[in-house]
Amino acid sequence: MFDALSEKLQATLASLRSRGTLTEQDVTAALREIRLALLEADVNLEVVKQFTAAVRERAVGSDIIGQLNPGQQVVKIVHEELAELLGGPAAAIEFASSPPTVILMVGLQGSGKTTATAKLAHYLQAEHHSTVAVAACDTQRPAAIEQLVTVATNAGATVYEQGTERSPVEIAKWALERAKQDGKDVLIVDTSGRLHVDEALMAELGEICRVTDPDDVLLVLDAMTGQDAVNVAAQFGAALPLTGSVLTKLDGDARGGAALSVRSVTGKPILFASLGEKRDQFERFHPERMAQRILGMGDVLTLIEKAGKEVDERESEKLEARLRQGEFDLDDFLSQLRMMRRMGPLQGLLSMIPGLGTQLRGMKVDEREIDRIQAIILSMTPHERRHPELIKGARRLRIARGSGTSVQAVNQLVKQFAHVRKVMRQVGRGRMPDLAALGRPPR
Ligand SMILES: Nc1nc2c(ncn2[C@@H]2O[C@H](COP(=O)(O)OP(=O)(O)O)[C@@H](O)[C@H]2O)c(=O)[nH]1
Ligand SMILES: [Mg+2]
Repeated sequence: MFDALSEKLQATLASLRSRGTLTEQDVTAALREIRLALLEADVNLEVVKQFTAAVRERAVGSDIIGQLNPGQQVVKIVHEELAELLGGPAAAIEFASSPPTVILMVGLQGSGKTTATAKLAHYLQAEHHSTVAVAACDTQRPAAIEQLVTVATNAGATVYEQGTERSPVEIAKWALERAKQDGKDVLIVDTSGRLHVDEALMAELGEICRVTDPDDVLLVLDAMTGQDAVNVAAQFGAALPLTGSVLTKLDGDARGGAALSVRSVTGKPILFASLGEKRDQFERFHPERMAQRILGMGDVLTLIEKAGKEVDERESEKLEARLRQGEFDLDDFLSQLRMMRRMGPLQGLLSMIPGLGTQLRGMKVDEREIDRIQAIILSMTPHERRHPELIKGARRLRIARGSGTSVQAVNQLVKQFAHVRKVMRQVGRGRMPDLAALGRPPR
């Protein structure tokens, strides 16, 4: 997702950067491209207007024109505004001062409420060590209750259900009492949806709100629905006291418009992103990082967070420190590759590495290629892995023979690695990587 948008924005920004100085016309032309790219990505027209106006205001007329590196400054502005559009600082669940914290999940049918309910239960248990119960308030179909029982039980949550005999409002009230009695930290209420927003649904949800007084009301939105998601968000927002949203199906080939519009339309933050049907394909939404990913800056932080779950905490802290100090070497690279393997969807993970995202776009990641990279690294001495710059001439030939590859392949790996390391150092020091340099071989 975001691929097309990302590609266009990156191309536009790269062309800005290649100029020595910037005129107002340059900025205007770039803004036109950015506007088109956003509209093609299904971002709401009003949101696009606000966004480009904000960028223009900061870029034109301010003192950046004619200064050193003006292109880079525009890139910085676009990045900051994009992060702002996506929600600024990452938001979190509001916990009640006296438990249970009640989280109400609302949204259209098929948006992913039940799936997200179980994932959120899993997340809160794992990350906050909360005891979680879920309430089965989708009484529209018996199958909906069975589905919740299955996924939530698998996720380790307690399910409070009373079949389809009683009304959702009664069940919600009863579940809240039980959660109190059972001393649960969190009660997540799964509700029913409809194909379209309708009054009966809103009345029912409003009533559930009244009897449970939720701490969080999360709108679950299917990112694949494009422009329509904006209308849905506006309608739910008008009828219910939303506190945030959960974007689902971000793994699909959605153009991303919903993600970019929803915060602006509801005025509430996106709390979580769901990237697949599996339980762990669910993460906190980080606007800053998402903006970086869209602009091709990769997402070292998310990668590290993910890696941290696979290896132990200390291991990941060590890795993070090494990244920050720019000490990342080929041994680290190798263990990263191995971790990624274990963590599944290779393409998704690789696209988080700065500079690799665009290079990989449209390419199918070949597991055999990873095997080749591993073979090459394994054929190096430990000293060479720590100092890849030593790999020249005879060493290169030896490694190529040892790994059954070619001198060119070794060469390419060393170059790519040097490039990735350079970008990682920049990110590690909290600086904006040189965007235009991404995807270009190092100087
Ligand atoms: N690919 C993908 N599918 C999802 C995601 N979240 C939910 N689904 C699927 O979408 C369908 C509807 O989800 P469900 O939770 O039942 O929606 P509900 O009607 O809102 O409760 C199910 O087949 C889910 O497996 C996601 O993030 N990615
Ligand atoms: Mg459901």
